[in-house]
Amino acid sequence: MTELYHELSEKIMANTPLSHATAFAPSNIALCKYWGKRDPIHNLPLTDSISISLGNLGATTSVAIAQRTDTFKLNGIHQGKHSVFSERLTDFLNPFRTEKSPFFMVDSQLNIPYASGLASSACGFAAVTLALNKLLSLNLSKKSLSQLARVGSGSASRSFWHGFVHWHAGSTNDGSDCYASPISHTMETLRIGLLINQNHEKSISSRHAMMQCFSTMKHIKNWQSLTQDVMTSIQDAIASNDFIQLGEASQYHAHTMHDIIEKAVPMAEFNPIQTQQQKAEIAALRRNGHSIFWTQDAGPHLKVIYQSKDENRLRNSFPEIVCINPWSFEDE
Ligand code: 2P0
Repeated sequence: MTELYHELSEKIMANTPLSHATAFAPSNIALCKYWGKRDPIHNLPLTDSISISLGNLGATTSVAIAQRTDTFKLNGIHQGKHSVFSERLTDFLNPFRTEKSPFFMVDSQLNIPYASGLASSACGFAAVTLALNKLLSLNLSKKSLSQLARVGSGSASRSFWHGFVHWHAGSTNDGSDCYASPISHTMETLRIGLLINQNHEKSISSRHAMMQCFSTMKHIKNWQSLTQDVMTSIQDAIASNDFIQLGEASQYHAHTMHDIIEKAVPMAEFNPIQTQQQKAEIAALRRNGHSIFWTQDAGPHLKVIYQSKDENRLRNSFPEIVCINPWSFEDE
């Protein structure tokens, strides 16, 4: 990362910033989860992970240079200087500041709920990084941008592409080999359904839940080797277009992550009765021959992994479901 930060500061010094810039980044859902950090200071993950991006759902962020202070808006609402949102963004912007760009105005619009387990920080940090790349004429590669965004929020490294994305944990101390890259295969019949079980913010952030888990977890080595096995299984499933293997491996990994969370941090709101009932209904659909699976992040929403042929059946069981075709999106 030392070289990347050097390149960043040289480009910022040499270039004349634009007056403003806007960028979109999709949200992403992990099929193989990122849960645990090998270095919380540099925000480096313990394991690799794989995600699927959510098409047109995500963040559209505008940035401009400001002279006296940073100002941040989220969904049109001004964010106070000491809010969690502002403090994280202020720190994140530091490497982009110079005399020519001392402060920034950031205006972020999300079309998914904020801070409730729908990867709003992933698309938020990716979109601001893409917008800064335009504003400061940095012309950095998406690989480099994924590394910069990762410092703001780990899962943001995966929000620079549509489709399947692999985030490589790497092994260097400074994170120079920790970046995301797109997976060239598609799975055209794969769909993601969102069952949104809460619209208010979570009582505990993913970051804090993750830290709490791994300061109390005794079996961290098992998690790493299990995750490596799931990675291999999902990569093979994608390469061979094997939907069932992808669904089984993804649900198994999410289930195991939630076992860890429940043991380490008893947080009933991650698995309220509504979420449990939905999991039971999905299991019943599977017993009736429909290949439908779920995954779940650090919140009560379920993300249903299914194929287009099962969409009508799924809508019968869950009229409120939001169905997403990850392969259909407007080019930015
Ligand atoms: C994931 N999650 O892979 C996992 C699964 C939640 C559950 O990445 O501390 O907000 O900012 O790096 O990226 C959410 O964690 O954590 C997350 P930080 P982040 O999608």
